[in-house]
Amino acid sequence: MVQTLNEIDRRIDDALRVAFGLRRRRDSPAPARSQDDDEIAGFAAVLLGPPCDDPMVCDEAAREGDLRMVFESCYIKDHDEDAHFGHAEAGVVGVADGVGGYRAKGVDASAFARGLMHNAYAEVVSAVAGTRVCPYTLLERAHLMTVAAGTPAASTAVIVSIAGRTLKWAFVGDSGFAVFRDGRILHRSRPQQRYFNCPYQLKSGRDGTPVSEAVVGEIMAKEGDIVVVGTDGLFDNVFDDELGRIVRMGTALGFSPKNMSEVMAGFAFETSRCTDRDTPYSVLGRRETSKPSFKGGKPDDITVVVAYIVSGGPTRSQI
Ligand SMILES: [Mn+2]
Repeated sequence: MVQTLNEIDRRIDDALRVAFGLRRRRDSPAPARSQDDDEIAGFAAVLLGPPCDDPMVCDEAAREGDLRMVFESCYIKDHDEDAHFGHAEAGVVGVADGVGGYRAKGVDASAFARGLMHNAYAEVVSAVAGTRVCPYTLLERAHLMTVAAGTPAASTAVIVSIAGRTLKWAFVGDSGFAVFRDGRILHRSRPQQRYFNCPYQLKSGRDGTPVSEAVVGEIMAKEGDIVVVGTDGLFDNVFDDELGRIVRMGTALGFSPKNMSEVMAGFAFETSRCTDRDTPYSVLGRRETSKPSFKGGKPDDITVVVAYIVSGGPTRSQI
């Protein structure tokens, strides 16, 4: 499915704009980048492959009372170096962000991010139906495969899964996630950065971050929890409390995960283009660079995956 930003724009509730002090984009100066080539990245088709002896099992087999995730995504491109994947039956989503510094070196800066997500998805598809996914193991394997292919460039990455009733994660760098319960943040990943704007990153060379440095964790999930997984294009441009307000408003308005991801990505896009308001990026930037004039957002690829935690075991029809 392809959507233009204007279509996304129309789905941002006016009340939200008023609440956040944003103008409608049609009243605003045209952005430097084209609006027409922005698209929603579709998830790959869900088809389970043949069983194999390659479990990523964290726990025992699926059983009654298990939770699952219903998710959708929105991707607004800038340099188009983000990548993501998701598999509803396996209950796992991931996002990755190619480190833009490789662009100047004549390398496809999206290569490692795409490789990681492609390999993670392939690994999930090849697992036995009902297998519970351990994000750390999946990230480790995807990394090994991407390195083995001699893939250039570097990437941050996060993988989140629901295994039984447990929400699990593993991430490297500043791709992250937030878990909301009753509209409030229950858990928020904290980015790994070497220094301002330089996240830990996975790559083929020895100077990359080893997967063993990934932040790994888990919490007990509950039906109704909302998990927002994204790249720094989201989290550098939208404060946690703004995400919370979108979650509460979206929940009250009955938003689907698709609606919710579009509003978050659309909002992040607008703030990323602002020069006169604070963002997480500008607040951190002022502190780290001692430039009092540091204001505004950070234009970037914006990937948002929104997963609603719902009851019921995995089903084949769900995506
Ligand atoms: Mn980014």
